[in-house]
Amino acid sequence: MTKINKGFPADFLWGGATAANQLEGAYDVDGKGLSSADMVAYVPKDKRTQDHAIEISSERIQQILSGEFEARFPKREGIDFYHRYKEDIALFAEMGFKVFRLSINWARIFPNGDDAQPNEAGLQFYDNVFDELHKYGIEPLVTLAHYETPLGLTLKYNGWASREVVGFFTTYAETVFKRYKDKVKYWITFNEINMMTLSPFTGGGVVIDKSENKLQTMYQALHHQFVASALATKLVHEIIPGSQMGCMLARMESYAHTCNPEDVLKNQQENQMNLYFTDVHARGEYPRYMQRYFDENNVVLHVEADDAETLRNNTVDYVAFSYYMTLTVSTSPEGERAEGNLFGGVKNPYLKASDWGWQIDPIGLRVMLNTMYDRYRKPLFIVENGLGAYDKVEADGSIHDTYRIDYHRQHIQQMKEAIKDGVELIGYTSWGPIDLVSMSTSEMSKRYGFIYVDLDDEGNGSLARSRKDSFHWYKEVIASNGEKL
Ligand code: BGP
Repeated sequence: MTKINKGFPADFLWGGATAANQLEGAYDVDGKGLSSADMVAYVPKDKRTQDHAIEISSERIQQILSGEFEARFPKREGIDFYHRYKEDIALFAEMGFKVFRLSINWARIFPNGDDAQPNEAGLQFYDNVFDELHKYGIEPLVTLAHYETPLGLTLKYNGWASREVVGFFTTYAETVFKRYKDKVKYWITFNEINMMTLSPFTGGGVVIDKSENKLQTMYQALHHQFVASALATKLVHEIIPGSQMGCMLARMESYAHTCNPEDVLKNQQENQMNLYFTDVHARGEYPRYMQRYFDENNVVLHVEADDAETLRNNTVDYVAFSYYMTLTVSTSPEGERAEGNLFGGVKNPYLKASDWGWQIDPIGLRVMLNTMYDRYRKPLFIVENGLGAYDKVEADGSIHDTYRIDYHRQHIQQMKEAIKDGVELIGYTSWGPIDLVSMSTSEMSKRYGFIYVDLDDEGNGSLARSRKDSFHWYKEVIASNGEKL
């Protein structure tokens, strides 16, 4: 019998997770090119329409580039980590982080995506960041692509819709693997690779014309990402001995609204459509259920002769995901919609929702960890989880974010239960340990941090950092290896 852990393993990787485009700022400094995230404008909630969503048209891109479309672009400014990384990393170290997840902004290294040579200043910046982390014994966990496709690749090739981008990506991956081989052991290829199906521009710098078969373009682009991910996995194993490559999914555990077999079937299909991405990465082949979906939706993938072998021979070492909510599906049109929940579904009457309508479900995390581990038998890594909430700064500067503490406590408790169930869980990086720009809304007021950043939705503020109550709480959690919750 295998020995099952009773609590968190001694080498459990506690920490926090970020993305370059939501954090760094300095979007045009030291030779950086524009990336897809730099094109996302901030629009106040009451003025937000589909037109202002994260998905944008070629026409809008041209308007932005010519200055005809005037707006603020908060992801260009971030929270100025580019210049304040030492202060921020010192705060992470104070909390006792074992690991810090960040992304390399591809457009800092290859400003246009297809440049012949990398940008030395960009490479140097990440050298400095990794050195600073190691100074405190913090292991970097690096995402190669977190919604930062160089805009040049969109303009010239329509991003990941083009097979050529596979080559540009592997050149980028090889460059950073060689450069950081002594500094970075844990890697992730694509953040939330399933983002392509929600927003192809965000997920892959792909702009889809209304006249196109959207699904065809999306799934073809995804095929290119799967192949690129497998090639990067092969490269990292060759270049960095002992390295670990993970895939990354926005996991949406889905429930059937009722025990009506129609609902149960729909739920199974919903889960399959979400697990398809990790199935390819972890099992090394397309799941059979996708063929039927492709046939019924006129999707014909253009696949090269050795793609199947590339996928089969280069599966990931661990499976990483974000977890914020679960989904409830129903075949009945009467169900009340779960407004705000990413990926839709109906309201689950047993769950509360965040201020942004994301349905909070700690027990769902345990269910999900068990399902995923049963399916893949590979180590799991929760690389995003957290509560986006409005924070109130008291007159003395303190922030009593008990709601955030409760959220993390409940999720960590369920992680512990899953470990007792036998799940091999290697780490937990909470999303946005320091407040940063929101991915979906470009707001600053949707805060996840243990560290507060003085910056508002309109871009006003001193950018000063301060510790919230959750900062002290998380520090204790790490110090006690998850015993003191
Ligand atoms: C994930 C992304 C992150 C992130 C987080 C929270 O989808 O990987 O980049 O920001 O969700 O989302 P939001 O910022 O929209 O609240």
